[in-house]
Amino acid sequence: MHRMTGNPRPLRTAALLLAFAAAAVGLAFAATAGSAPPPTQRVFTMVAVEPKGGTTVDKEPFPGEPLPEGQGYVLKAPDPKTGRWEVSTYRWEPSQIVVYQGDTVVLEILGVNGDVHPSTIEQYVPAFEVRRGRVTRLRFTANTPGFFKIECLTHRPSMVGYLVVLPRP
Ligand SMILES: [Cu+2]
Repeated sequence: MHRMTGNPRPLRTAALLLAFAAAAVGLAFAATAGSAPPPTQRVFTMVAVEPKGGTTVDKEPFPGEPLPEGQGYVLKAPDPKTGRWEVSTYRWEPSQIVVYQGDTVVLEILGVNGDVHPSTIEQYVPAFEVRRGRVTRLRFTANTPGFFKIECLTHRPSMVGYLVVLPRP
């Protein structure tokens, strides 16, 4: 009778110890199961840019072959007065973003070249825009592993990057 109504403290202490032990075993297991760090927020800064090169026909002839179709490549014919010709392309910089499954991804994308870039991230962001002189912030959780296109719909085919979501080991 005395035991039944006894101080429950020892029982509570035992339960607490058991909980600590379970947590410690869990942490140890997580540390040895794989090399991925725990899910975390990853912030990346990106820019929409247009690297450009040019010369004059007296130094280098204008290329005879056209570039692949799409507004992502720009080949300007020689200026009749100066003979200068130019080539440029629209790009995301960086064009690959790598995270682990479960990470929260924050992209801060500055528009530098081009007035507007109507874009998508396959499976994650159906539509977003990047405008010159402004930062577009995107935030999502990378739940599905795989390769996903980060694509400007105007400047194809060059303004295509990849979000790479590594499966959590
Ligand atoms: Cu674009």
